[in-house]
Amino acid sequence: CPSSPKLPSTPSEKCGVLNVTKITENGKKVRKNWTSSWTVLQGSSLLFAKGQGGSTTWKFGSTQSKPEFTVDLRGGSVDWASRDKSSKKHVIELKTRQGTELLIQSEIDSVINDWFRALTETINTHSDE
Ligand code: I3S
Repeated sequence: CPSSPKLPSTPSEKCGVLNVTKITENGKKVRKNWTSSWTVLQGSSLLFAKGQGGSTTWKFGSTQSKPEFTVDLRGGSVDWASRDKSSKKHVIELKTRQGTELLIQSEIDSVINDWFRALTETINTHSDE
């Protein structure tokens, strides 16, 4: 993560600010509610903490809030969201085995592409568990 720039980042350790909304929870459709979240990929879990909508929350270290929401990526799937899921650009659709669907978005091309790669690798790495 950003606090240790000297360490090579591994596929299972990634963080950043993303726009996130749930669209389905336990198989039931829920209303979209896009929020800017500090997002951490840790092992096979993806953690979200509601941020104050920018980079200032994490830059200064220890004041990170507790994860507000965690998803287990094992047995899940990740794909680019189709046009009918969102009018936004660069949207990833993440489905968990538990029947939760999330949309994850960033305005920044390279950022969302890195997340797509990291999430795909994580799901593939942990697919046998
Ligand atoms: O899939 P939808 O219903 O077009 O999603 C939009 C709505 O959630 C909207 O909020 P309201 O519930 O107040 O209508 C959001 O502001 C939009 O961002 C959602 O669409 P996008 O295409 O941005 O995901």
